[in-house]
Amino acid sequence: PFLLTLLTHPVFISGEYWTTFIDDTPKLFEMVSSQNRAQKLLHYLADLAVNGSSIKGQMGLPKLHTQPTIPHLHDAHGNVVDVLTTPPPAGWRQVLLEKGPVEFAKEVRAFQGTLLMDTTWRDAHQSLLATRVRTYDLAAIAPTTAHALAGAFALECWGGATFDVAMRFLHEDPWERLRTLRKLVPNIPFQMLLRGANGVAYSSLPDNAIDHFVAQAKANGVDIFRVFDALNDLEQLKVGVDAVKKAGGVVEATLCYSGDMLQPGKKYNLDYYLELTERIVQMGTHILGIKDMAGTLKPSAAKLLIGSIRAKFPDLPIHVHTHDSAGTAVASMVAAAYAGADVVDVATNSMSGLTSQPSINALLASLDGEIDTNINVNEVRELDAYWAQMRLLYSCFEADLKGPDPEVYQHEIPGGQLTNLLFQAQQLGLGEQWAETKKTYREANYLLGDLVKVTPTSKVVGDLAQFMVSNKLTPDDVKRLASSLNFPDSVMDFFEGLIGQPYGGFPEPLRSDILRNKRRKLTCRPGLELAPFELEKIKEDLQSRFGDISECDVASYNMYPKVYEDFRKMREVYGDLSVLPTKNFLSPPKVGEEIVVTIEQGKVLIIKPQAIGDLNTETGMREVYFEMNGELRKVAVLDKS
Ligand code: 3PY
Ligand code: ZN
Repeated sequence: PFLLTLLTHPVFISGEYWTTFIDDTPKLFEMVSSQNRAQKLLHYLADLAVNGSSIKGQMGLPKLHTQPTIPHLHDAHGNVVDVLTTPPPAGWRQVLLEKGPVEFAKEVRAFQGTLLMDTTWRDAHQSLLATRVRTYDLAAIAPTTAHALAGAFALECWGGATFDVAMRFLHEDPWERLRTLRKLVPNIPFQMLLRGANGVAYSSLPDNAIDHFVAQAKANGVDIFRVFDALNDLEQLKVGVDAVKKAGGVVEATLCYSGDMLQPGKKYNLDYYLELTERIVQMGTHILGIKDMAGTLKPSAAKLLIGSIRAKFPDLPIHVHTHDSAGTAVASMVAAAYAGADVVDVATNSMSGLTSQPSINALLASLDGEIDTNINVNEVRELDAYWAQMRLLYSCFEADLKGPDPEVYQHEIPGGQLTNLLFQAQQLGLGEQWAETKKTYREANYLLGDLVKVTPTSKVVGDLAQFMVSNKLTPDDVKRLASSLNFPDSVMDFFEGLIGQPYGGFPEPLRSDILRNKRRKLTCRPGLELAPFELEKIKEDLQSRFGDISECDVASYNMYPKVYEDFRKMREVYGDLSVLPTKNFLSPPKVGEEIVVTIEQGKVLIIKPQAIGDLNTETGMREVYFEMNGELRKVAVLDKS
């Protein structure tokens, strides 16, 4: 017969997934005739049915086949709290809104205990699930979170990789995410991660683009800005700090902690961090951030570092961030709390541990009431039932790390990058590849002069390591052959000075050999050389191409021009995909399945896939049949198999 059901379609059975169908098939855009939102969504589902998922790196399909359920919270009397009708308790955001950043910071410092920041909505899924958690799933749990974490210092929910990944892979607007969550969580401050002079990109932008970006972030809901520079280059850091000051946000200027400072002979030792803190305090910050991105801050080092800073700067609020890669994060955060940290970072249990933050309930159990955290231990435990389901829903993005990695003290790979590199090594299918990657990463780091490693310097080290592995080069080979090798762009950029100035300077003669006459040696911060963006002109250009353009769109474009353009093109073809349940966003639809989509308030589509037609050998197209709200609809898509 003419019809072939989805279930028996060869692509569906073979499980072959195709990538970048937008790039591969520009004609797709021209074929879209309907401007109808529902029809556009059907188009996406039809494409998914015929060609499989466009999600890069996807290893399989979600392990959760039902719609995740929202757990109930119970009050002290065992009654269910109706989170949709009961306003959440007032929290630290009310303090901030009433009293402003300076008083807010003072009250945080004066709190008798240690507050918690929950990273589940940003770093936890960036570290464990390749940053793939969608707004759909964050918004669903936001009202419950506003209750369960009402006492938290903040929710980290934005910045870092979430900005790029939202547009690039999830085809959703990071600004819409921020606004949506803000409406649902009025009581807990929102924190974002800002990469200093890079904003949320990988290299410097003109200062006016950073100012513009931060102003939009503040206006759309970010309260606290954790600002760091990957080389602890204070000139670079200051660009972000100044932008936050101008926007009226809470500044959390941050020092990046690298390696185990207690190992003898370390370049980054206690004196280094104390000196850095002094200069950050001089720069002016509401809060000091300490960012241990690789999880190498052992409990003994945490005690010494935080204790020393606390003694020297008694009024300075200290906020400590770590990753559990080595398995010591709970112990380290307990040590930090006892040494005088005002805030430490944790994640919900099912999204904690490994390369993520320590588990919230494990930390609470370890502190066992000796140190107050302002957190309702039962409610956060109940909240986690949601994330246990989410972990299954997003299982296809797991790197599948099985336990702590004690070698982190040697290779010092940041949490998010550790899972990324492991994922890549697994895709190559080589068992030895992983040990080789880690060993070479360490060698690459020393070749580069022992860098502080975090985005974007961690990418420089990772790229050099991969270059060495694939070209079978030892560190001596690299030094010897430096002037004749074609190094990755990121390595060239680093040596040119485009990422900032490393502490202790660039390694020589390697730098000169690698740059030869190809690149100059920059001595000032890169942003000083960049002409300011003409923001009005950019907006007009974007308006002429895409129609409706906001200041947020301009900011997105400034950070990621190509990614933003692709995102807008994708929207033109498929509409707003953030309304699709995640299972249906990721997996090909099945015949007879009922897909319920709320495209706007009060407008619900009930979509039932019916069948896929035979291949039209002349056009290469297939028709896919759906029933939508009781009516039959068909969509023709190109079969790329
Ligand atoms: C980022 O820059 O995305 C980070 O998470 C750094 O740790
Ligand atoms: Zn982190």
